[in-house]
Amino acid sequence: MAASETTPWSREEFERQLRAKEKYYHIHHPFHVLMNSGKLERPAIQGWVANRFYYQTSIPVKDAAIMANCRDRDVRRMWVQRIIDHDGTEGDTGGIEAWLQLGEAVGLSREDLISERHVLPGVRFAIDAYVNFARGATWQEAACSSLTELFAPTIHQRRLESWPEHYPWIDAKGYNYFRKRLKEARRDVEHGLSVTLDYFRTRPEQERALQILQFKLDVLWTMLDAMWMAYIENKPPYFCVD
Ligand code: AHQ
Repeated sequence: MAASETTPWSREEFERQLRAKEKYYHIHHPFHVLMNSGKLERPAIQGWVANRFYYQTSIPVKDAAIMANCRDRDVRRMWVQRIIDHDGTEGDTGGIEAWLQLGEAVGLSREDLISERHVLPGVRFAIDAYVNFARGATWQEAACSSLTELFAPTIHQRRLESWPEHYPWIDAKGYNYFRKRLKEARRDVEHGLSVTLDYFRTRPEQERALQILQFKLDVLWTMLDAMWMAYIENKPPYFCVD
């Protein structure tokens, strides 16, 4: 193999390679393109909110799995903040509560979300694959998989800018989650990126990091594929079975 294919990337080049994966981010999925251009009907927005609730409630479970695999106290002191951001703590009801308020803002009850009755099989499989990956991977590999959030601030900003204009029927209190996540994502990515750039040193390890990031990009993309079938094609699983 040519030296250029075996020598490790510099720290800057490795980060560039990670960021170059933005083109696979789910902001480019046709479901999000329709959503952010105001073309989704109310049931599709509601379906997305109800299905993403399963993702939101899975994140702290995923992060607890990472902490369970991590023996570094200083890392755990930082990583625990991710669980608190979602579950809440004294004086902060947290992201899961904010997402329940997004549910109410789009006309769903808290029970519609908590019951998971609207969660599509494909969405559940993708999210469970992410959680199970984090359980079995090293904590550094699982940290690397969270780096899709390199691209997340843009998607939250896009919603804050476009939804009020396109979906005036949505109660604005529902937007608190996206606002909250804007700053949390930036902080989380800073930590996740430094862990990743420090841990994956050889070229094969760096290539592995890209594979891990691609796996997580596939998780996010596949969730929307299932939602496209259900809420755009109106062909949820077994629609044809009477
Ligand atoms: O709301 C999101 C969130 O809390 C997280 C945690 C993080 C992770 O640990 O994988 N990823 C993530 C993401 C959130 N929102 C998604 C969106 O489109 O609103 C983006 C998603 C991500 O980029 O991984």
